[in-house]
Amino acid sequence: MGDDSFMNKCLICREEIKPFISFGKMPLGNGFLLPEQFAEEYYFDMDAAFCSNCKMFQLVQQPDEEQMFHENYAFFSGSSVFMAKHFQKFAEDVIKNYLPDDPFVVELGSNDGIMLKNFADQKIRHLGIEPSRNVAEAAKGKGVECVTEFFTESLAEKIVREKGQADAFLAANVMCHIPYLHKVVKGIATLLKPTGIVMFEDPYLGDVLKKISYDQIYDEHTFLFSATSIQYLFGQYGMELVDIIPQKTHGGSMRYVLSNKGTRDITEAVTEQLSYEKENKFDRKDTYDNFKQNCEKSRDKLVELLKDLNTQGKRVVGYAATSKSTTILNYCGIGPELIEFISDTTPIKQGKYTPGSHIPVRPYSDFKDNYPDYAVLFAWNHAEEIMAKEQDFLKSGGKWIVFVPDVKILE
Ligand code: DWN
Ligand code: SAH
Repeated sequence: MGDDSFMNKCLICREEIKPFISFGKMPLGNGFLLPEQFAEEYYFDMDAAFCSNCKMFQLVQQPDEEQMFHENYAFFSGSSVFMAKHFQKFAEDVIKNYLPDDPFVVELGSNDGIMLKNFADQKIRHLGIEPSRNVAEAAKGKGVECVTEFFTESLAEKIVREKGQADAFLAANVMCHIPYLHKVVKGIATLLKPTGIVMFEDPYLGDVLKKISYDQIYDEHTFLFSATSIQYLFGQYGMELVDIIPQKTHGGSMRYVLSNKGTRDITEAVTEQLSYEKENKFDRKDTYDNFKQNCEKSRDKLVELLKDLNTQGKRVVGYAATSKSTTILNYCGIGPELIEFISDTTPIKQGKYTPGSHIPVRPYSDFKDNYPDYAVLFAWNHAEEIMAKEQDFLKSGGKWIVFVPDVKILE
């Protein structure tokens, strides 16, 4: 007793946390690989916990960041046309409502430049911070300036020395990826002008709980944020939420707008969201016990459906080899015996196999040229975009299988 070396501690407030769900051994969400790499494949224990003190939902262990983000990172943001439009609107909002004259904008996790391109095109001074070299190179090809590094306080100091402080600090689907958030927020505080604005968006805990979209939990997603947990974290560095705007992207996200305390008016949306989270018992243990049971039910139903179709001799393929699908396939124990292949438009994934489950990833033409009976929509978050362009699949008699919020065949 007294030895806390076996205790798990919250990454944000250091209180003891206990995992409420285990998804089992999990490979890297974006670890698409070749057969000669199967024997050496990396796995970690994917357990999730909710901190009853600071209210942060988090993974208990995660791989090192260099294992996930490197020169062969498999996700290119530009793979969704709808997301490109989303980031264009995001940039327009920043430019119209938040930037002074001659502004300087910094984006964390700028990937292939999907957001910053909109600033570069308007000759606005900007800098992307993107450690995955291949996607950063794609951004540079679009005229986007970026550094290929992980964000640290010393990088923030270097940027201030060389380029001055930023008027806006932006991030999408990356803050939730970084376990050492205290260092990140300290870096933001250094980097930002006293009057500057911080805007970032990530999948919202409330949507995951409500839709049972447990596939949002994978190695790269260290956290699922809420207004409550973000207010707690940034509050420690003299910042506060001034606005909060729900987004449809990635199956339900939240955009957090923050600034130094007292520099801006706080919208009613912030108070309303904080109350909503309390009323909906985001801070209660039973909420997470229910979520766990719902995940198990969803898993069992999907496996039963796929086994049933297999017994009937139907052809089933997957549509889009997403990072999220790594959680589904491994947690449910679904492999090539149930899903023939997964079609994906990203060249770097094609010809490889899915992490852990080892289902072949094939080019989109393999789907288009020989429609299956059923396609599992792994990129369910892009359903609107995909359904709009896949009318011929339905006309051929093909059907979609979805699993969020319910496992079902779309009729
Ligand atoms: O947080 C993250 C989000 C922003 O992106 C990252 N950690 C990793 C990644 O997650 P994901 O892989 O689950 O993202 P998407 O956007 O749901 O899936 C993208 C994949 O889907 C790409 O491999 C391309 C593919 N895709 C396709 O084959 N046909 C996508 C669309 C829209 C399509 O029509
Ligand atoms: N913002 C894009 C990309 C999200 S994927 C979008 O919303 O589509 C997450 C990105 O964050 C990856 O490109 C990854 O390389 C980058 N990333 C991961 N850890 C980071 C860190 N510590 N600092 C900066 N970028 C990071």
